[in-house]
Amino acid sequence: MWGRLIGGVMALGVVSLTLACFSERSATGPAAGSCDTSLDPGQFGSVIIAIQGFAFVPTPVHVPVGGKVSWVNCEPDGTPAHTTTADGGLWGSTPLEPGASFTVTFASAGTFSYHCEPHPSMTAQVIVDP
Ligand SMILES: [Cu+2]
Repeated sequence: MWGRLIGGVMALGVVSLTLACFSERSATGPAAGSCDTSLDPGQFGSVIIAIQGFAFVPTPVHVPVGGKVSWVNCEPDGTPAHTTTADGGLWGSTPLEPGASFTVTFASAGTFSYHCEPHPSMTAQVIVDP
């Protein structure tokens, strides 16, 4: 599945990366710390949003039309799973356990609000620039 973390660093063909300081990917948010995960770099979006401390960091993010956004659950093991779910239904992830990721490609411009299904207080926005 695109953008999905493959559990286990030893999985074939998967490169282990350290995603440090998400603010380097976006000028709009605070540093989110680091998140050790393993993923396929070719599947990953140009904008990365950390799910951390029951929040989406940073928000909002900007991406051009055709751009990809990836969410990575950076919560500690044992934290309840989160989702990234568009308010308008454009996308919706399955529950993402700590370490899991999800990627969406945005085909049209607009401001897209989203939330976490189990935690409605978790809200954020993706702004797709024309
Ligand atoms: Cu949540």
